Amino acid sequence: NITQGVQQIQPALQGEYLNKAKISEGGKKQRKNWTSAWVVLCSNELQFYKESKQEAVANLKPGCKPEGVDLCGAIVEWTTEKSSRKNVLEIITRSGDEFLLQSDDYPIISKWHDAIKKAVDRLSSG
Ligand code: I3P
Repeated sequence: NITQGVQQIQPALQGEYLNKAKISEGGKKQRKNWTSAWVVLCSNELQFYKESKQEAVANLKPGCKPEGVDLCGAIVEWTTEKSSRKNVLEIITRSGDEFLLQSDDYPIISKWHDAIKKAVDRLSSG
């Protein structure tokens, strides 16, 4: 049962709305399109939902999974060059996908930066 499956995931950081833009896929640059995403950090991946997780669970169709970003071997850095926005975090995956995460609220995005970095470090040392 999907609902149970999703609820069994123990998030390292509870969901929160952040601004998200995917700017590369497999190393190929994409047109930037900022959207609001409900972000959940699990032990080895970052998940993006269109809406808060409870609603997302209700809307999940069999076989559909949230968009997940594999954090193993990923690079997580603050960037001031890839956007005119403030408080922008850049995540580059091993497969060459590149995401920007942003919040106008520095304490919020800073908390995500630290948690994602920790998850990446844990994955590379394990
Ligand atoms: C983009 C849009 C983005 C902006 C981006 C623009 O234009 O204004 O918000 O990124 O700048 O290209 P369009 O909607 O026409 O695609 P930021 O808000 O992050 O600055 P960029 O090309 O310098 O990335």
